[in-house]
Amino acid sequence: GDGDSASSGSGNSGDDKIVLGFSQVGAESGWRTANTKSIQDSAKEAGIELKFSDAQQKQENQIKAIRSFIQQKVDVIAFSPVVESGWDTVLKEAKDAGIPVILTDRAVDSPDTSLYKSFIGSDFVVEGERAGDWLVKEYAGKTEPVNIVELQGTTGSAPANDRKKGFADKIAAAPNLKIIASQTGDFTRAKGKEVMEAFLKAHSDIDVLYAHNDDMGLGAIEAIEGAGKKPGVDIKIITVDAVKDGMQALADGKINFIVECSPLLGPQLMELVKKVKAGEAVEARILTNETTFTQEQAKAALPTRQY
Ligand code: GZL
Repeated sequence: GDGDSASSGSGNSGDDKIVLGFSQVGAESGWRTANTKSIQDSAKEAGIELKFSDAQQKQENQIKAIRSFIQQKVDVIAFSPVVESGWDTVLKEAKDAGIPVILTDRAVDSPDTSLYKSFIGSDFVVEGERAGDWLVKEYAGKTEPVNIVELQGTTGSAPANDRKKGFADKIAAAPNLKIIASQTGDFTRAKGKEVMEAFLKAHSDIDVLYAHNDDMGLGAIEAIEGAGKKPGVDIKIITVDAVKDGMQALADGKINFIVECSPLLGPQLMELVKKVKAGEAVEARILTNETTFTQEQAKAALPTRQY
């Protein structure tokens, strides 16, 4: 700005450097830390000044951070909403202040799509479908009951809602595949271990674990081994993310299948920020490309894995 506090000019640094305010969910998983690194590295690379806040997985902290970015008159606001609902008020405040917003990673359920310029992230329903599809194929031709336990992501988050839906839709094709218990592990190793311990106490006949991210799967592996069972053999495990620790467990045979969810959104986000700042039209929905990994594919991919 020109130093005149009343100036409506956005951005508060002397030169025309773009100022981006980013509100991150937290640091709950390996995926999240890789995502943060991608955003911080790409901002530096793009010459964009990054104001970064970690909300420790609390929505009220994200709302506070967004309000602070509005006060500071940043050029663009981007955030990964920890849960889907409760954003309309603060996003209207950003819109009224003339500050464009970009959603990354997770979606919001607001019907008013004018509240953000673009949403870049994975299709979590597809991720759930890929997990379910693999399980249906794994048990093709079998008729005996297959008991599944599910560790859900953060309650109310888009990845938890959608990964649950996609998986359930696919396994409906095989009536012998049954989810006998489903509970949130909040995307963390600690909670994943704790809930899996409870599942193991309540059920002696668990055949499969579907965990909405690697970190909860890794916590569950500790619980399964603590119960004297072999993860990947006595209890088959499917997870989502494909971060390094998950891929290592897959290569070691403790996980059976991983659906990738790429955290490397930084470069595309910075391109979007520049376009939005320049007032150019941008795609409303940008999908990250990602794949799936078997144990063999993990062994091949590990040496060159970026995260
Ligand atoms: C998915 C992301 C999820 C990851 C978890 O895009 O929101 O949050 O799957 C992370 O590991 O905690």
